[in-house]
Amino acid sequence: MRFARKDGKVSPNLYLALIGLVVLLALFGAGCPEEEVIPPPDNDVEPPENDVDPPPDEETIRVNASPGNFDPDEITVSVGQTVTFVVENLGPDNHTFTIDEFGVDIRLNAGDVGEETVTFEEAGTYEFYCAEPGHREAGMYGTLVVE
Ligand SMILES: [Cu+2]
Repeated sequence: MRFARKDGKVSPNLYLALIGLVVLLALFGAGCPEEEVIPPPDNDVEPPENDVDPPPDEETIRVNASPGNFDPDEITVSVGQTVTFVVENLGPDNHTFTIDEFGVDIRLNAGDVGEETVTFEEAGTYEFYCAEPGHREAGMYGTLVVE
């Protein structure tokens, strides 16, 4: 191996560079051979996020409407909770699922399923009911507790 300038002589600067390289190799290569970098084991890799479940403050509540009855007729939610009511009219009449204080008014023909989402910011006890004439009086109401 020859390192030559155009005049045929080896450059002194190249010699210095090679000597420096050899010294560095001696220090790092021969000095501590046991300190090779070993990749850490894979057992502290975090499991993948499970983003299938909805956040815990969101909930779907199913309600069945039938003549003279809501099922369930007592619903409890938490302050700050966002709830999607899914209401099914089991027929044969038209019904509504209405909560005046929260502007909920789901109107359902026989057999329909409707839904509405509400976030409950105020604690209290409220009534949900069917707004069809005479249905509330016939028992189509229930209690919503926000606590
Ligand atoms: Cu009704």
